[in-house]
Amino acid sequence: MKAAEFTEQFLAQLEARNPGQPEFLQAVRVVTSSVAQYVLDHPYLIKEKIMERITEPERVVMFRVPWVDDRGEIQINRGYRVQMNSALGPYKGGLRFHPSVNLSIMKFLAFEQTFKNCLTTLPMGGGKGGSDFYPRGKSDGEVMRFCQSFMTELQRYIGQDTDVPAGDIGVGGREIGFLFGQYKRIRDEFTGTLTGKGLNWGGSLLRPEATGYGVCYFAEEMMASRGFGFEGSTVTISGAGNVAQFAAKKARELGAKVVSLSDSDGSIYDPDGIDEEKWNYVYMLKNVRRGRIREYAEKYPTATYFKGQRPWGIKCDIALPCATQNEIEAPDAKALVENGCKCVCEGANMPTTPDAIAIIQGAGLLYSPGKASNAGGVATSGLEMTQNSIRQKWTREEVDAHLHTIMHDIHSACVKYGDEEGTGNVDYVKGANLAGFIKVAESMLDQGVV
Ligand code: NDP
Ligand code: 2IT
Repeated sequence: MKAAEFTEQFLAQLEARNPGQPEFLQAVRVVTSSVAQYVLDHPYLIKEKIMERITEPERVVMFRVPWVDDRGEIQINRGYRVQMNSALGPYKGGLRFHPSVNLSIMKFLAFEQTFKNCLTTLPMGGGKGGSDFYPRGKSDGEVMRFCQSFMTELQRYIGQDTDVPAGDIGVGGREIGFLFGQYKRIRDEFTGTLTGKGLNWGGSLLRPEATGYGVCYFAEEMMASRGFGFEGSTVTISGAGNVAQFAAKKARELGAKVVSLSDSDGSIYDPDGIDEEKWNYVYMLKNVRRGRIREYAEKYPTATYFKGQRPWGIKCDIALPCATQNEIEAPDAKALVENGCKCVCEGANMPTTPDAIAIIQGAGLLYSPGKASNAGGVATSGLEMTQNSIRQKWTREEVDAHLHTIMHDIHSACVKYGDEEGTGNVDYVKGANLAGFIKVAESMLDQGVV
């Protein structure tokens, strides 16, 4: 059987079992395409039904989250936790609060997380959770009451050795604080069951920065193989949240000019670059005032706001998608290629559609999937767990050194498994998927049919 045939057969069966889950099927398709030949070359994996097992979550919890808004009205949201795979350690992965959250998105994220966490080399299984709750426009009191209700149910299923949630879209330091407070109150224990905690109460230095910084460290490794880097380059970034902010900061520190940010309403283009003073403005705007990126262009006349548009039409050397899934579609990929972009390094999870990946890779650009390049966030969550367990706190320099080493090692794993011999090219998609898959699969087999 050919690899493509194997992929199609497996996906047909998976789709029949999981109708109406396009994001989950998309994520599985990409991984299956990368590993199909390996599975065919190792028939025991077929006999062991490894593909069927690895794509079936160990457990999915869905629950009602009732809360009362500021007007006294009762609101009902839906909560999720997908405990995908515990072959390598306790389930680990973020919580997403966004109206688009559904079972398909939770499962795709938990599936990706399993391989990402494996790539970090730290002992973490894969999970993801969240709710269709939309924090935008809600008061602090509403967010707190929601988080408390959400945790009142979620606490039954998590624990420092069982499942350790963290942040993702819509869940930052404020939400982790409220979630932790309720967990501690109900369970009467002060443990590292959540990561991304405040620095005063068990959080790790550099966890807020880690995803964005890690993206830049990974991109530097990729670009070094072709003799360029951030120094003197123009960078476009999408998103204006946690990952985008710290990717922008590190890219600038490494000598690049960052010319865009965005949110779900539109993008700003600042040809003069986002310098330190402008970055501080964005940080306050998004994290304290919780405003919109449009306000950047009102504050800085060098910038233009493009309502309803993504930043991929802007000329750049390096593109860092840091907002959400499927935000680079085929026309965006064509625009990036035509404008001379040389490197696309994902900060978000699955931001590039399969058609767009084909265009980007087909044109010979450097391209890395989020599960490799955005793994610095969860890796530093793993370092937070270690510090909590040994009841110590590492310095910023110590955490940064670990982060650097981990991103370097992930890059090496991608090169080892994705090197296209004789071409000088590395297929980072294949490399990341195969490296992650082999270790997770073999660990599952070691542990029997469970
Ligand atoms: P934040 O909530 O801090 O920021 C998300 C940003 O993306 C906001 O600017 C938001 O705009 C924008 N955005 C969200 N949804 C959409 C959408 N449907 N269309 C356009 N823009 C959108 O989240 P993070 O920065 O934490 O996460 C960003 C991405 O990075 C996600 O894919 C996440 O899974 C991934 N990631 C996050 C990690 C972390 O440690 N936080 C680790 C690894 C990956 P708006 O304000 O309008 O909603
Ligand atoms: O997608 C991700 O890797 C995250 N949202 C971070 C997860 C974590 O546990 O730190």
